[in-house]
Amino acid sequence: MSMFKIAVACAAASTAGVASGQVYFSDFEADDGGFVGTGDWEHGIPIGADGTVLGGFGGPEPTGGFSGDYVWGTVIGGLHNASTTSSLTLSVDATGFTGLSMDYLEWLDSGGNTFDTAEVFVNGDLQSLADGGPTSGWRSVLLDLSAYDNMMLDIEFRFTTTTVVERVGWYIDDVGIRGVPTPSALALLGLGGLVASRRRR
Ligand SMILES: [Ca+2]
Repeated sequence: MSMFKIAVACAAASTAGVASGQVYFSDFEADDGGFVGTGDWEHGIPIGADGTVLGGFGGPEPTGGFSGDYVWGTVIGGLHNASTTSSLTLSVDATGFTGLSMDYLEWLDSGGNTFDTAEVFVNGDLQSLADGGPTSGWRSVLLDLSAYDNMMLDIEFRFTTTTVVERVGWYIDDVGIRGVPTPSALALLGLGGLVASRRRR
């Protein structure tokens, strides 16, 4: 493990916080985490192939995942396709949580965001337009989703490509959604415990 990976791992761990609850997390090792991919998105093990060797531009794709081996990526083991819109989506029930945030690791090489765009949407609203990289390694991303507290979340990683400059694309690992259980939810739990104790008397 490189120093960069260790530093990011510590940063990612700290974002979890003592007071935060985990609404969702997947490292994509045991399964695909419940995400559904269209277009170029694939769940698998990237091979670290070099883009130039594959006939395109830019840097290599990852060698394995940030965690373990598995990731979601735009064409595993090759360059992304031209003129393709690829959606990676997940629905998460975040009712009962506030102060929501989403964190993930990304490896991105799309040749800039003028032509090929790597965007994150939540409930149809654009949250992030990445710079296109190349990131030259895994990069930690943290998004504030507090505008969607107590809601059902429709998460989408959308990669849209033009007819030119096909690179290795976008790879995602270790997606977490975190928040704090709402006081009302805690109060209900407490009340339930109180009622139960009174009934026992
Ligand atoms: Ca992984």
